[in-house]
Amino acid sequence: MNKRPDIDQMVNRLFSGDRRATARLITWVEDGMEETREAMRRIYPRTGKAKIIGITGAGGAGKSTLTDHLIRKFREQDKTVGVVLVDPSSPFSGGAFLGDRIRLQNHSQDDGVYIRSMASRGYLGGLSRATYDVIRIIEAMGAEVVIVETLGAGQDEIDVIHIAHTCLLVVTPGMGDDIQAMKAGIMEIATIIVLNKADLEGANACLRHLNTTLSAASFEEGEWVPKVIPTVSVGGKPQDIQGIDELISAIQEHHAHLQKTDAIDQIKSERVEHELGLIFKDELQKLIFKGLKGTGRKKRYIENIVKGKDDPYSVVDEVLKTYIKTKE
Ligand SMILES: Nc1nc2c(ncn2[C@@H]2O[C@H](COP(=O)(O)OP(=O)(O)OP(=O)(O)O)[C@@H](O)[C@H]2O)c(=O)[nH]1
Ligand SMILES: [Mg+2]
Repeated sequence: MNKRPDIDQMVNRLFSGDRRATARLITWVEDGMEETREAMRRIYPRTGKAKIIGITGAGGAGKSTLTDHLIRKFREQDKTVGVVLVDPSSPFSGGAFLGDRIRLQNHSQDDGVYIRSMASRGYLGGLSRATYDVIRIIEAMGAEVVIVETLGAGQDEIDVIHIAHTCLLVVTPGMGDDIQAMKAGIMEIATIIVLNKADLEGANACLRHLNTTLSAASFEEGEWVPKVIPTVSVGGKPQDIQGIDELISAIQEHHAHLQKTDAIDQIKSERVEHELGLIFKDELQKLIFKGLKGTGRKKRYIENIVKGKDDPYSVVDEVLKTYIKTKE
């Protein structure tokens, strides 16, 4: 049976804002379904306008609590919001996000909010490639702002956060040594450093420390200088909550900065280059393994490497030569 009508129907339903079609399409991406490619081709022209906000930081720093506030603020501005919860450390989706789901359930009745979690489970081409597609699907469904929450621990997460236009790094008081260690990384990743749990002891010292670190860094003229925003995102009374308006203003300021300069075009070009790299890597690998299939060569190569008769670099060189005509 021709699968095409299925794709058409699914994509049209997505464009009309259908949540079930959205969920199905995301599952296609997660499962590496053959149909994904054609679906993404159609979805692509409907994307590229949403604001993508990444939010990263150590476990328990308050990312989801802050995300909850951000969703509320964007909803007050009548913006539709998508949220992607990425947990690269967890092989299971669902259970691992229970805490996040609970924190974000305030919005479960709101048609203007769509929340999806993704766990790492051996995506074809890795988590960041899948995340690009998932964000696009959510955008094509109608989201004007997409928030991507990810645990900040390793390279995969940093890759994921690189997809965003605006990156929030959430730190907490008492993280002094960690901050010291990530000093260099901080400047590269963060657009805004959110010092959450500013109600806890040590917040002032931490704030001073962050500001000193930042003022010691040099930035080129016209370049965005990361801001530090202290926040308190939980509390018994509404007035206990602090810094959320300032955070939203900083996000908007960054957005304006991106629009004013050509930074947004630069970010977009970098993202496309990164994504192309990921896709090429996968597709070439698939192509090569497919070509070797049934020839017995793959097995032979592996055996030879294991036995020490050959090495991976020479094998790759040899195989590549049969596919790509390189200029000698
Ligand atoms: N004291 C204090 N606690 C906070 C604040 N913000 C969040 N918390 C608490 O910190 C805990 C973790 O918050 P989450 O929002 O789940 O943190 P997270 O970064 O999303 O955590 P993971 O998704 O597990 O990495 C919760 O118990 C929150 O209630 C704050 O400003 N002050
Ligand atoms: Mg969370």
